[in-house]
Amino acid sequence: MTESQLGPASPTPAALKARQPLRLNGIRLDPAGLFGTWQRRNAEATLPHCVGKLADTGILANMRRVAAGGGTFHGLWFADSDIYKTLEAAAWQLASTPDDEALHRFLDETVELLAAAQEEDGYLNSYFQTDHPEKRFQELLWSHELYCAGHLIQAAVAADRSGAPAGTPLMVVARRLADLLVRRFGPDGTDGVCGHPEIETALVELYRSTGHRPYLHLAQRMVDLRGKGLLPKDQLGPAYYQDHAPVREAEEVTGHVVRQLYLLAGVVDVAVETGDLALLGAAERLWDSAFGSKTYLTGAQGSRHRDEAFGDPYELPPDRAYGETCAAIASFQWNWRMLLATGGHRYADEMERVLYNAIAGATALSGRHFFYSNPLQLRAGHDGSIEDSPSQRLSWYHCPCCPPNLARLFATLHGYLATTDGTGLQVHQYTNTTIHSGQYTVDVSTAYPWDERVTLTVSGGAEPWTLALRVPGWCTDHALTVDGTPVEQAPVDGYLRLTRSWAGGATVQLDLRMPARLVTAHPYVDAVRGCAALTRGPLVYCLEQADLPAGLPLEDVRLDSGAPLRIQTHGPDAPIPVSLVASGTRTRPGAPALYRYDPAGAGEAEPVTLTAIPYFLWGNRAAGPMRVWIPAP
Ligand code: FUB
Ligand code: ZN
Repeated sequence: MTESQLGPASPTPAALKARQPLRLNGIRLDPAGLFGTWQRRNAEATLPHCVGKLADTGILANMRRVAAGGGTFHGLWFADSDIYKTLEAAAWQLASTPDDEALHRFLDETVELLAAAQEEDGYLNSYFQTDHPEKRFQELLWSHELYCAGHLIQAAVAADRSGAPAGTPLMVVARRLADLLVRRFGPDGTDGVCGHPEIETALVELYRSTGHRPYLHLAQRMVDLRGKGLLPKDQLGPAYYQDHAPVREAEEVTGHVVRQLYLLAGVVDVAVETGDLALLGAAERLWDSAFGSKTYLTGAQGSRHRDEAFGDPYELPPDRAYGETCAAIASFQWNWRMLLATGGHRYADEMERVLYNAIAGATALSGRHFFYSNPLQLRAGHDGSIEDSPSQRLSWYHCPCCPPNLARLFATLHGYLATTDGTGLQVHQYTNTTIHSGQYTVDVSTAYPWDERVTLTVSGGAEPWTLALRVPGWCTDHALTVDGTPVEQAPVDGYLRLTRSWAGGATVQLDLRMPARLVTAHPYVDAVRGCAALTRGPLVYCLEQADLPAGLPLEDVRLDSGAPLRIQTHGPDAPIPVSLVASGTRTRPGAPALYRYDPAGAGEAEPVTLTAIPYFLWGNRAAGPMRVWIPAP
């Protein structure tokens, strides 16, 4: 392990920032906690699975053909990006498990392959090199050349920061390509932006790792050139590519969700490294649009399968939710950057929401099956044969962008828990972990999110410093003690703050009251009017067919919103550690007509006990209907 080990999106010392990320080697997740379980599963199952798939599905073979001098490309033209995301995940993982020989081998061999495939001038893209060398950089609207380059650069930054030996040669490959981009698209080249943003955030990260300012300037240039109509017009319209308005003027998040959110991650990176407060303000405005009216309760985004896109404000149908996994990950990445830039608790709140629900739900318990889209309802009779809305998680996809994206996120999960600033340490997410940063040591012990108690053993530093603890937005009641003495404090800007000398050590206990709750949506969300959802703490719950009595279709269930909810604890090692029990009725619709002209009578109804499970665990038993929003008349 190296000394540095900065994590993803680590701003330079000169950057505008309210919070500073911790070094990855200062934090360790305890496998006893939920985050630790997820990270271990990622290392043991998801990442090796992705590595295997790159070979089995012919993705790596494309690069081999280039290195060997030619041939025909197979698969999706931007599949190089899956190699790069897997490389990035492997690089981050090696920071935690530096003795993993198989991962080193994968990294070493792949980097050697990339170096062999790269052209003299730095160009690298196996599709264009084999099938269409004449179209190089000619069709930026859909070529994904800069998108792929961005993922390569992020892999190199990860390998560099994690100290993997392959980091040096990978950085050489990435910089040769980045230098080509600077020559081609920089101030002395042609104006151009990519149809799929991603290169912007990658170039800023490369600048952060190398100190080479032309990378930052190119990212800035590409952000500024967006919305100037450089991309050709097609039937999807410029808003799909976020090319309809300059970022600084855009009022609403639009179009393809992953494109929009990767762009916004890059926008924040550029803003903080160039000290551009107006640009950061634009990102904050677009955040209001995204999280004010275009985000599902699970944190998923994208309500249109067609175009994989944001819908209109409040257009959030649960059954047709697209909610791509990559979009959820992009939201997490964007919110992390906003949190660092501003310190605003709402960004940490959204990171929590999307992580525990949309992101966590994308991976099966096995770690080897994944959702691409993450709906909030699966109907009886659903046609799951289409890849972008299957009934169960699949082991891979024709467009496998999501699984390696999950792998790179979970490999760095420990990097997103806490930050520092001039006053001390801020803990944003609660899980079993040990945090060492400079003078601070905080040992966190908790069964969160199953249990409301978080115990922090704090020490370090003779001088007083402030430990800030986030009180999540969903939490309206908390209790805090230090060494058993109650501390009466209301959160200020979302955080409780304890300032003292911790030299002698102290035990802080934070209880975040977690009653089971019914949530309703804004009245404009027509798709779920008259419905309620069950939540507890950060977790959204859902009903699954598997928990209903035989012969009772999920569609016939109504929730009794006046009856109390019960929390049922099965133990941390149970497949479903905590379920919620609600009262409902079973309606007996018989065989009603699709539409009726007379008012419906009360009909027959019979009480039924409903057991809800955490949304992120759905689809791990027999395939069948599921719903988050339950009719609650
Ligand atoms: O176009 C590259 C990736 O494929 C996008 O980010 C995903 O939405 C999928 O379409
Ligand atoms: Zn994806």
